[in-house]
Amino acid sequence: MENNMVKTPEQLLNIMKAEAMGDACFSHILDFMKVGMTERQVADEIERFLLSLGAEGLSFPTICVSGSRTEFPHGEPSDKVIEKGDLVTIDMGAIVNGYCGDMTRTVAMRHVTDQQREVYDIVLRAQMAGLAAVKTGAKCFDVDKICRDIITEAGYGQYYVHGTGHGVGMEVHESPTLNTKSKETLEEFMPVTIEPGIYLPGNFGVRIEDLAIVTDFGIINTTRSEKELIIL
Ligand SMILES: [Mn+2]
Repeated sequence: MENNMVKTPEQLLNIMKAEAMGDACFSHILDFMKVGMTERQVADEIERFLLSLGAEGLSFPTICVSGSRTEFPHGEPSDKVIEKGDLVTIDMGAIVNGYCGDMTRTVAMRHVTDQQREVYDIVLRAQMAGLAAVKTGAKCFDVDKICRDIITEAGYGQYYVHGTGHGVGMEVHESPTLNTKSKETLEEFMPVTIEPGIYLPGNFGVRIEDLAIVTDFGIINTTRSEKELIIL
């Protein structure tokens, strides 16, 4: 069987372009999003903006959740109003020539609590460690474990309720998968996401996701958006 987890240069360029549209959109949304808007308004603007950049479609319905709704890793945007003190998680992707982008950022609105910042910093540390572990020959299981161990050692292991990442191509979720059951080994020019998260029921959640291309020396990170906690 053809190994289509490894992408051609042309396929990778489409993924990089889709992700660059995501970066441009995130930067636009940092200006656009205000306390008092609904999640749906922000999600609609993300989709409108990506299409205005030339995306031919969306990798998946845009996620924009705020406040306690950030506890849902795959929550749909609602009519909930974004309030001061909310975290907002945005997960989005453009499609370019059939290839998907995929990125997630979590930002704070005006104010951040000590616990929100603590959890954010743990997720970011896990995400950076995961990215640093990605290279040709790395086991997907081990990349997941490196992220998971950081979150577990920080005391939040039980709130990391999904896998660390997945391949991306014409489908937004492709092989390989990076989770506690993974058997695959990373090969050069596989695009994979690294997206750990912590979700505290009834409180808040944080997820940070980049889309990286595996190389023999490490990664080419196709996602350029800021990852330090942004307070709007
Ligand atoms: Mn993803």
